Amino acid sequence: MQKAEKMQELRVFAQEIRLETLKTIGSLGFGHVGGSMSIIDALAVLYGDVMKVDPKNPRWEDRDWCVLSKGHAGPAMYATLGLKGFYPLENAYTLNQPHTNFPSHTDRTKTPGVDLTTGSLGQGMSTATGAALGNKIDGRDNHVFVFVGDGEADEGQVWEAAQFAVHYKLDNLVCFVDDNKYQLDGSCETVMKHANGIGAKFAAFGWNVVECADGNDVEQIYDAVQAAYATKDVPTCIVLNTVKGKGATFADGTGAHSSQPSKEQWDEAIAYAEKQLAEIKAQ
Ligand SMILES: Cc1ncc(C[n+]2csc(CCOP(=O)(O)OP(=O)(O)O)c2C)c(N)n1
Repeated sequence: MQKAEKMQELRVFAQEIRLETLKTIGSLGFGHVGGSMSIIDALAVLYGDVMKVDPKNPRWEDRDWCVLSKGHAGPAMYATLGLKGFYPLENAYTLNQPHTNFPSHTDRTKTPGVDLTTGSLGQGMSTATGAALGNKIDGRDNHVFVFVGDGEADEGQVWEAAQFAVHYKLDNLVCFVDDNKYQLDGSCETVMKHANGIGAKFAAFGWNVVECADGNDVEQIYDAVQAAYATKDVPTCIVLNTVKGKGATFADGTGAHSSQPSKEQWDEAIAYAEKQLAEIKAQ
């Protein structure tokens, strides 16, 4: 397949995930729209092209792994896995209800396709790094992808894992930093700034760093992953400059962390996402 054709497919897939993520959170009426919508284009690249996974065998030992260390973005993962055929999409419309298999934060004991349980910020970076080491020791030819938030990167545990990953030469580990400029209670700049940028910190720890000027652009993300695959002996950090709430009419550009819009606002957001999908498909 030509690259241009593949990118078009990934753009369509990303918009399908956006629409499904809104429907999933909309089924509950409130939730982490902001940090779910910002990572969707990266999820589309991973699950639409890059990753080896088998929806019929979620624990396939040679699969690639994807860990949402920023576990509150669970709904975006549920939409992606549902669209990939891990389970019927409607199953996720029980989001965060009693006895659901789709809690607001990802849980490997509940949802098929979720590789590690996360939610306490910082820990997913450590466990993903441990998984990468384990896979390497077992001689597997696979990769572990982990998503870390820019606010989450305030956690010291992220940097312990970063040091560990370089020491053990974990070139099978790719860390996406969702640099959407906001955390729970405000902008990262005002709450706790990363003085010279997060990429510079990872570089100082010895990582290969690739910056995506537009972290919501599937082609830039795809090229960054190829650069990571070509890099031996050190892990790669891909900094995604993203927009929190990207594509959700009530949240896009506001920096909102959790949203509880009105029924009319949900309807408007879903209608807009459907229109966008039709437009992207027509390109
Ligand atoms: C250890 C820990 N402290 C606090 C929280 C509560 N919390 C959930 S999300 C969040 C903000 C995270 O910001 P960021 O990583 O930038 O997330 P994003 O903007 O990508 O959604 C906080 C403080 C948590 N889940 N875990």
